[in-house]
Amino acid sequence: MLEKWLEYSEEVLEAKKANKPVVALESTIISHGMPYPQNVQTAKEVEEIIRKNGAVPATIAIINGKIKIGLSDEELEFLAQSKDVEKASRRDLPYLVAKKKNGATTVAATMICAELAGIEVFVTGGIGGVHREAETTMDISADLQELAMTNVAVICAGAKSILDIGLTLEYLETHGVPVVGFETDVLPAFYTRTSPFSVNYRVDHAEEAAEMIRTKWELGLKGGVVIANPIPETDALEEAFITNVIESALKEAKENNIAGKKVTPFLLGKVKELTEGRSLTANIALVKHNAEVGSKIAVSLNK
Ligand code: PSU
Ligand code: MN
Repeated sequence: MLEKWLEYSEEVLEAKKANKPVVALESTIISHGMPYPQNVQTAKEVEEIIRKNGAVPATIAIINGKIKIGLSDEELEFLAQSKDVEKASRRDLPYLVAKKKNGATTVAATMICAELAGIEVFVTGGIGGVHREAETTMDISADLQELAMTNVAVICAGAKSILDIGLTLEYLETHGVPVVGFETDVLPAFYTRTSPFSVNYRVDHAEEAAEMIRTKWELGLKGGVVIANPIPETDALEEAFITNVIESALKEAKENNIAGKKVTPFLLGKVKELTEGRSLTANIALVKHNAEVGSKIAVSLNK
């Protein structure tokens, strides 16, 4: 049944046959999260880091209606350059697949596709969450609901303060999603290593993370686990600087009545503009760091 929709790259197919660890990667970050050509360069470098750490990368996207598990260089290049790629979350998948369109998968959609493909670990930059003023806008990312129900572990650098991090944690708590700090007691906030919030639990080794992920699923507890891995010290931005930038970006989004799926890409774009690219450098560094940690967790889970 699924064969009709899924299409694996040669590399991922081989890995599955040989029972090797596979790490999923999203494509919204390529099409809507970073500019060209840094987006495609980063995508390739991240894949390489995963290979070096003993796992096989599977970047996920919808291309001509096929759910692609693992992409060729040409496909990565296409996603990086084309203006004809929709941001695809859970609600967008049926239309894009049925209509044979192109979609760059968000955290939510990548989790869905990873689970369909039997992949347990997914590396990204940051997850979506409860937006500030969600009490009136009701803007809550579908990523959170996906974490509540889909069995994939997500390695990220925490949540950006474009979101209401406190409410995001409350939502995850309600839905039983553990938020685990990797070598940290404090929840990182993407560009910074800290935030005013604690993680639920701390692990210091990939094996520890893998053990708790496996235990969750063996207990029959559905849903994901968030592994929050702080940005490397040398790449972190100063807190006061990034807070100012984010405040301006939020103000501009409000003035321009940005809503729905456009909110996150708009804010990310503004932050990049206002930091004159420093946010992009930070973003690239943290994704690479997550790839390293995520592949170690995948290797450990595979044992
Ligand atoms: N946060 C980032 N970079 C990103 C995203 C979020 O720091 O690229 C992307 C991810 O694909 C995430 C999506 O799943 O934005 C969330 O969008 P929304 O808030 O519309 O659910
Ligand atoms: Mn939203």
